[in-house]
Amino acid sequence: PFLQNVLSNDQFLYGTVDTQFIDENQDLFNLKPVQNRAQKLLHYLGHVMVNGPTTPIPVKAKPSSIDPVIPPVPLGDPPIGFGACLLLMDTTFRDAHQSLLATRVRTHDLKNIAPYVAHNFSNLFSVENWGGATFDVAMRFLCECPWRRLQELRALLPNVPFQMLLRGANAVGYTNYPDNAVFKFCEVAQENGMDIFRVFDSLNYLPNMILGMEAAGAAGGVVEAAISYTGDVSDPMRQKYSLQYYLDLANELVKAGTHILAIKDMAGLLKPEASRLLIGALRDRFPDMPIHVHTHDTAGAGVAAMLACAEAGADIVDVAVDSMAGMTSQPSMGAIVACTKGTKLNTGISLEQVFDYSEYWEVTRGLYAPFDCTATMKSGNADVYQNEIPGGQYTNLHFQAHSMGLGHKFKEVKKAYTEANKLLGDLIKVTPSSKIVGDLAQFMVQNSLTRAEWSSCKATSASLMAASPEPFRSKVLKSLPRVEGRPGASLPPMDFKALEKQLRETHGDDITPEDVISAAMYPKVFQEFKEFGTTFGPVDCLNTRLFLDGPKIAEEFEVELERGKILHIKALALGDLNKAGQREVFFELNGQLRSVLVKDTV
Ligand code: 3PY
Ligand code: ZN
Repeated sequence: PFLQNVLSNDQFLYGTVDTQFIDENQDLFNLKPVQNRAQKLLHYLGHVMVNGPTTPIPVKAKPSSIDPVIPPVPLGDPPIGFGACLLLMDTTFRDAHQSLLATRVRTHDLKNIAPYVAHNFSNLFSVENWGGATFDVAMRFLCECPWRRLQELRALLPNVPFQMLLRGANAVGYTNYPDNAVFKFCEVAQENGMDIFRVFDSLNYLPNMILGMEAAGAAGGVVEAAISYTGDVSDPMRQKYSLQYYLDLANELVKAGTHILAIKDMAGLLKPEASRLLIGALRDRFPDMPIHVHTHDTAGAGVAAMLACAEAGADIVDVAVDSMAGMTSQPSMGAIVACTKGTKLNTGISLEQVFDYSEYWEVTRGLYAPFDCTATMKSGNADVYQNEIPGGQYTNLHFQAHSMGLGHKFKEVKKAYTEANKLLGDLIKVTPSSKIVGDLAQFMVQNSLTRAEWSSCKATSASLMAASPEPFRSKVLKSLPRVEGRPGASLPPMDFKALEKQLRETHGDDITPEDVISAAMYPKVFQEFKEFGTTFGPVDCLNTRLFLDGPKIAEEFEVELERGKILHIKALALGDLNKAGQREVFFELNGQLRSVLVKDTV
């Protein structure tokens, strides 16, 4: 064990050993061998080589073998501030990959391009890089810490505001939290570099929105209250979500003190004519309020709609870089930049730089081929105006239908979604209400039920029912427990001190205040994430191809554990299966032979 401790000591591995080595490393005498980061990573790589990826892969495709070229950046500080007429928020770091690549983009690939964004896109209003589904997916599937992503990006991209998506009283979760948890979450997010909090509620339920706005505001963040848009304000037959509905809601949010008013068109339903009506009316009513519009390009009308919004008085619109835009993602940055160039809506962004930025993402996207919706989805579809499925969910449902061998029935799933929505009273559909409509739609397809037949079924989600229309709500809930008012208000406050103590007992003393929030939001996911790290080390240091696919035999590569600490690794061989069902995987690590034993589970 002593020799093993020496061989796996970081200082020994980097060759920085001097006469003080033994004195300074008394833990070498700890004869219970300590597994170090390098050894853990070899364990991870060996595991992937033997058993395949640790993250579920929906599509039978390999990461592309072409490495992205990172465009060069000049030395010195990036420029400060924006000075354009139409401001853009770039969603490439969050919603675009949530919609196209199942939220799988890793911090590694975001960090590579962040300095380029800092130097060339200082005219952006903001970069949306956090929140929504990225928080849990980071831990759940990418085995990396979402907070570290924020910290690292902040350091590399200091000059453009960061924006996140906060699900109102659900923070970045899918459930209700006690109010103090939402406040604490925002406080720590702001301390870690978050600037602008887009706050929404899946049913536009004002008390939940106001709670999120208060939490973001109390943390010192910029509050952007977002009204989730559904229906069609340009269609006189769609009365439930009329122009007046949106104006009234906007009025409440302005009264509640929002700094920015956003329209969150999560399904891409805002047609150009509706954009003119809605944004025109909001602009008239609130002449001094910054207005920000978000959409998805599912039907293909996103650019037209965002241009109409800008002409009607919106200050900021959302785009994704071209190679990460279109279909269920946001409209194309390049298209908006080109279409407004030389007009009064100039974005102040150079098209040439958009091309380089897009090139980086085009090649990087290839690394995520196993998650790319284009494996099965070949185009957007204007049927979204009927089914109103949010962008990310549209992609997910498509995947799910294909993976269950129901690809040819996707049209049916979408039709059932329309039916399920009607059955539930024509809801606003966005996380998490959209999930309930989607689950019901799939249930209806799998069981070949029509809306009328399903109405007689009893089971449905009790949490959604709290906000469903009467008499449907009472009929379904019957004697089930119900919460009146905002659920977080009646939950007992979260005891963060006790949680921290418990986490330290379980995981040791390197628990950070950020870890405590992760555990508060996602107790089980956090637990598994920590356990994974204990076994496999800092896998976020691996490039994406290695992370997903492991190295090829004889492949040599470097892994930077931290600045200046570089491991030189060569994959040497895979051993035969032994009696215990294991294989020995051989590596060269900084010139020394190493091996790990991996259970073959394939
Ligand atoms: C999320 O909640 O993650 C969304 O992107 C909603 O549109
Ligand atoms: Zn969105």
